[in-house]
Amino acid sequence: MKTRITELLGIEYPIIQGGMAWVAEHHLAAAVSKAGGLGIIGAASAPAEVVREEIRKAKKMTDKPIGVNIMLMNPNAPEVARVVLEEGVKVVTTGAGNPAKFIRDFKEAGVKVIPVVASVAMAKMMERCGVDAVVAEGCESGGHIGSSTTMCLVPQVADAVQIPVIAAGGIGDGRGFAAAFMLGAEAVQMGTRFVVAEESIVHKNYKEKIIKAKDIDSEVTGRSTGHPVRQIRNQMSRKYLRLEKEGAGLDELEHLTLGSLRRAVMDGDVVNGTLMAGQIAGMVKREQTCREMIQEIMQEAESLLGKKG
Ligand code: TUI
Repeated sequence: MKTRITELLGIEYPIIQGGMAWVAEHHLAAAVSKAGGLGIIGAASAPAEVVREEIRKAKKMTDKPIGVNIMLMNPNAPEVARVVLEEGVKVVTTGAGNPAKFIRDFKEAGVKVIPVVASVAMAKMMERCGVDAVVAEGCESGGHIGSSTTMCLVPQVADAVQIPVIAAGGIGDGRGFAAAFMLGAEAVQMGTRFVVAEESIVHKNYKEKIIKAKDIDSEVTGRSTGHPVRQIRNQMSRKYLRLEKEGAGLDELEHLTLGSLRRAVMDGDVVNGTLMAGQIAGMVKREQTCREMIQEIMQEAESLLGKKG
């Protein structure tokens, strides 16, 4: 299936893997790219030199394009941006902030820039800054979220900008893919489904929590602090919400969650770890290879969209 995004990125299928903190490392990114999508290394809060190593390891695993996500709340984002330029990465997505100050350097170096946005205003501003596309991410997503749903955000962003739009948030199968295209998207970004990929290094306990999750098993912490984060409900999320309700300060809440995503991803601590996942977790039922996931989604979507049988 050809869209402006497959052409822009030189990929076979318009499926992009989210740049998830701790999860989106070189094995997963390489597997998604090898399967014809766009794999992304999530820089998150990692030191820039760790990101450099991840890029090099991914490049050893595949010649296909691989992107890097720069998380803009990370104070080291400028160093990560420099590493991305030095390593010759061709695609950058950004999240959790405004990437305006980085765009000129990336564009001068021929890097495709695709910010994640959560509003029409941000999408328009990014288009004026000269970005190549935007990811419109609804609040069904896991992790740090905005306030609009995918169903409402994607068509409004698609109407507001000329550049191609990639839909994210609550998309996990061919039906979601087809629906996103009906809303005006030219690609989708998926996170939660890829967390349980065979190639994903995420601890089996975390994968099991996603596979067993039901439709209403996620909740959003941090609405009061301005850092809303969707995750699967557990002891950690309950404690966070209780403290939030009691009026705890930002310092106390940040202390509670310090290292909690790493504990979930690497140690499999599903009690005191933060299990970031989207609402689509209720539909993610098994571990598969990235290739199997992408093939299944494309077959279902093409049939629904009437491209094939
Ligand atoms: O960035 C994400 N999702 C994330 S980042 C992350 S790392 C983290 N770890 C622990 C606690 C908190 C975060 C986990 N998940 N998604 C992309 C995204 N970007 N969603 C929403 C936005 C966004 C929001 C506001 C983008 C731009 C924006 O603009 C505000 C501004 O600065 O004008």
